[in-house]
Amino acid sequence: MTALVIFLIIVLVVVILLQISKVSDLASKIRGEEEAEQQKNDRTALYCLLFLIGFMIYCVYTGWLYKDIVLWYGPHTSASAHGGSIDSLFNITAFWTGIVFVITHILLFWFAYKYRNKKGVNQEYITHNNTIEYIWTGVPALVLVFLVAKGLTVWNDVMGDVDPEDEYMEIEAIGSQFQWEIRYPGPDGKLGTRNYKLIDPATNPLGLDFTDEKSHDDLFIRSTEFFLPVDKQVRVRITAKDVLHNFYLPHHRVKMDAIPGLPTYFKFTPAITTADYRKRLKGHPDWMGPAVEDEPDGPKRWEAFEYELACAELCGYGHYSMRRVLRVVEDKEYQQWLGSQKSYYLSEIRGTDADPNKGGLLGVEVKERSMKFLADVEQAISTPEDDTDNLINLEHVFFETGSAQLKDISEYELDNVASVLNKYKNMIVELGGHTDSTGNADANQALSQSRADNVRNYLIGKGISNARLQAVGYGPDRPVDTNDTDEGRQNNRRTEMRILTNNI
Ligand SMILES: [Cu+2]
Repeated sequence: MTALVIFLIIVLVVVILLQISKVSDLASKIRGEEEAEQQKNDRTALYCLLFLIGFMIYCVYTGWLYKDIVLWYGPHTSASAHGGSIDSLFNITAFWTGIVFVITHILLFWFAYKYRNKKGVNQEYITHNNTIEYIWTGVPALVLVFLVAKGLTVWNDVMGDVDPEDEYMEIEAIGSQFQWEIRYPGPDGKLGTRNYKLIDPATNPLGLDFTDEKSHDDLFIRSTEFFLPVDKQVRVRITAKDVLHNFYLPHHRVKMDAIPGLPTYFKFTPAITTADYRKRLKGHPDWMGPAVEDEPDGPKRWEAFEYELACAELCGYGHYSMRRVLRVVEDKEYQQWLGSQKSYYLSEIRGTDADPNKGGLLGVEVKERSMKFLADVEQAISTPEDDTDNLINLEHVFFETGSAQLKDISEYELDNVASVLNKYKNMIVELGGHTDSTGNADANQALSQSRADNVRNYLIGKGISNARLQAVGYGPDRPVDTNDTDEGRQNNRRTEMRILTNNI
């Protein structure tokens, strides 16, 4: 409504000015051309002066009005370590160009007023003046040299890559119509290889190379928000899958094109947590209103503030929907969030037809199992009276079908057992073989005994004393599941380790 009123006022002013000029034309016919021309010049000159005053007041007023919203001033000074130097560069440039802006406008409109055509006055024409030439060439050149030199220094500081010796974390942002897919390295701290030829929208949207061990623990964040720890240097790998996008974190002064086929990067250090930035906004009138207009009692705008990741390249009709929220938090909260995220490969691909490692055992799984096994043993040792704890299923020990021959893959689990027995020198264990109930009971009994014997022999081969290992074949006598289903029978065919004692 206000905009409409302003528009109507402007239209009316233009109409009035046109009418005045028509009236003056008519008057000129009555009073004679010369006098009318003189009056017209005086009037135009006065308009120029009034415009100058109005325009300068407008510039100062709007500058003041938007001071809490613009990005380099007031509560919106930079939220990253390097951003201050960009803000300062901006301020210096705005200062010098501001001076030029004010002076040139004053001169332009003041001259139009002062040197308007007057009867009997002839203006002086200067055809050439070396001093003036020196001044208007030299001064801008000097200012520009200063600005460019300062700009290059800031550019080199901001755009340099991380030093390999530096401590930093790396994430990857992949733009596509219309989303940002963010990838974090898992516990290994390294991002796995990607290859665009491996992209499959259903099973591998990022084109991760699952034969690369580094990709196994990578996290793939598809929710609307992602987290970063405060005061930690982050290197963002930036790329795109379809058209040009632009990775833009306005509050952190981070902006970099995402180009298909040409990876770019940006390094920055978030310096203020989201919570602290909200406190900065508190008290500024523009941020004190309700976050949602219809809910005057709901959270205030400053309380609902979030850092945003935007795409700053007009990339198509859904461009706006690339908005993501960045939460900058203390390291403890960041670790909690990170811990709650699941590896994309292990949670969605492992064991499916899209898994190139199907049937094999992965380094990350071996490590995970080894830690779990040790934890189970330590739990058993801490509660020796608890017989359930003392019994540990060696769930990764496998035999050839119908035979006591150990599969190669069993070595990881058995090496875990050997290392535990090496660590706890007084531990004596029983190795129990179990079968399902299919087939001949005597044969099953014999098979379970040979399997337990082979497990013991493997451990003896690893230097564990025979006296600390008892091998018992239980046949099908101690099922842990039903023998009526495939899955149940599979659970019943197992090898167990029972800790008999840890103190001799
Ligand atoms: Cu985009």
